[in-house]
Amino acid sequence: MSVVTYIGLGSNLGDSRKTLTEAVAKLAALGRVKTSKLYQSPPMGPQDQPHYLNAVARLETDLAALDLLDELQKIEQEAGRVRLRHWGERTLDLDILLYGQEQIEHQRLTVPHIGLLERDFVIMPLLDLDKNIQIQAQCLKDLALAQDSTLLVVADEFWSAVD
Ligand code: ROI
Repeated sequence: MSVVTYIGLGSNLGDSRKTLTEAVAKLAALGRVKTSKLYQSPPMGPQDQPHYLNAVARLETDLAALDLLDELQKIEQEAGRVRLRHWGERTLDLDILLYGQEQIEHQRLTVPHIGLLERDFVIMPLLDLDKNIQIQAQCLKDLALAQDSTLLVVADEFWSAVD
């Protein structure tokens, strides 16, 4: 039985666009993938770090949540993931934002992702993929953050297509 999951992608070290494109290609091996637009966003956390590129992938997969987490961590490692400091710059971050309608409280995984409702760099790409998406009965498009967002779109939803 396949589940609709949403994966947050972020990078602000190295060739971020290439890193994110390669990550999406690897996600495609785990199920059917569709990507949001690609955004540039100012860092949340220490301000003396580069802007991030952010996007969200909708993934329909047969993987159980923790197996999906294992696969995402593998992809992060393959990207040569570097994390210089807490809330600091990183080569590649892949976060499970939503996993079907499930609420998961596990030592390794909390779903919906903590902080989701405070992060426009997650909310805007989620809305690209489903403009009526709700989280715990909250319509994301009604959030003030969604209405006031000044995120910069750097590419349309086909940014990850490889030829
Ligand atoms: N800030 C932005 N803009 N985008 C991210 O993906 C991101 N990821 C993080 C922290 C350090 C919280 N800040 C971020 O993990």
